[in-house]
Amino acid sequence: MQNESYKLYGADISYFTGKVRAYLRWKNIPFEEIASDAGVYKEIILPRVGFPVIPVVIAPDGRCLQDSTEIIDTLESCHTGPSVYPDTPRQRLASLLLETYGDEWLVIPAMHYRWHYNRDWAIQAFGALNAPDASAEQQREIGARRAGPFANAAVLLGAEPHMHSAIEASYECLLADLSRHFACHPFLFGDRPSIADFGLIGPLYAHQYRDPKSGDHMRKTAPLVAQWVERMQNPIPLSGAFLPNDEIPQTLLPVLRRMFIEQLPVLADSARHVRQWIMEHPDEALPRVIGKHAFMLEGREGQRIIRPYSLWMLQRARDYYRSLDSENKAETDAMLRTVGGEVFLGFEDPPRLARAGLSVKVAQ
Ligand SMILES: N[C@@H](CCC(=O)N[C@@H](CS)C(=O)NCC(=O)O)C(=O)O
Repeated sequence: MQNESYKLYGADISYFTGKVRAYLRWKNIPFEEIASDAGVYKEIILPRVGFPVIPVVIAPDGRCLQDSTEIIDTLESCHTGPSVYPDTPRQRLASLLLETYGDEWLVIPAMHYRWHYNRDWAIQAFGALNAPDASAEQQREIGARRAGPFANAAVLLGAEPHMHSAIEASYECLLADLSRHFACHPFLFGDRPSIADFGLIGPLYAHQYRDPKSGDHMRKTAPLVAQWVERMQNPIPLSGAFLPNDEIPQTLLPVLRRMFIEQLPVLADSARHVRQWIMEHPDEALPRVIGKHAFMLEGREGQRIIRPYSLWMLQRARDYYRSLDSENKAETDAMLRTVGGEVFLGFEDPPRLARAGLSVKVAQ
């Protein structure tokens, strides 16, 4: 007999599990969440996915879905009811861009605050997830081993010591901008959460709300953002509408502007590196990381790894933009220009990319 409920293999401490969980709740899709301890990785995730990752969703028909974006897109295509994708051009493009911002850029403050302010707590939590029945001491040992790559990732993604103050300044401004927005609107585009809200909830739930020191800081300095996190956790399923007339709220413009200032130049330079890498390695698969490049944040220069996967996320927004007719393009262009979106307008795309495991490959 078929089990009617989806299974979400994830964790409370996981960025992308928070994104998928919030989506499943809003979409009113019945699911059971299973904490991914060592046994789950060994018996479910590795045999079905081939590499260790969460979240993973197993559908009632046995289909295995991995990658939060593909999970949401697959479920959107087979569950009727209101969509998390606005269907008007400016809102749709802005929501795809902000999903990329949440998924691929806000990972910098998320990892920085977790590993530089909540480290001991996070190590214990990694251990407790992996070996729920072990002693606290064993959990700390296991946690320290399991958390190693994630803790290193904070620095690789750009959180070197001399960048900490810039990361914090940028995050504080984002919280202030979002606070002004949530004083006027319950979600980013009105009364209904969009794919952009689900993108932002990744970093802003597990790391910035739930990690103890980060959560205290958010509740104290940005209570309206904390309340949005709570709305995203306990939504009224399938409720609400996006703003009429394809309106982009004025209060969302600073958030888009921040994305264009901080992330777009990095994506443009990543595209340049990917094109170059493919030219120099014509017969090789793109690795998950292709070296490092410089980036700027709040006037400071740092170094970070170049991840081709981020360009696959941007490609979704680029595809949508290219699909627009000239009238709609003119409308979106005007919106983009008011928030410094020139880099997006003149973006030089890499070759077409397809997802491949935790990275991407050149599409055939
Ligand atoms: N882009 C993927 C990434 C999934 C992901 O990075 N998951 C983290 C935990 S939140 C993980 O398991 N990472 C393993 C790794 O990076 O090797 C998604 O949207 O689901």
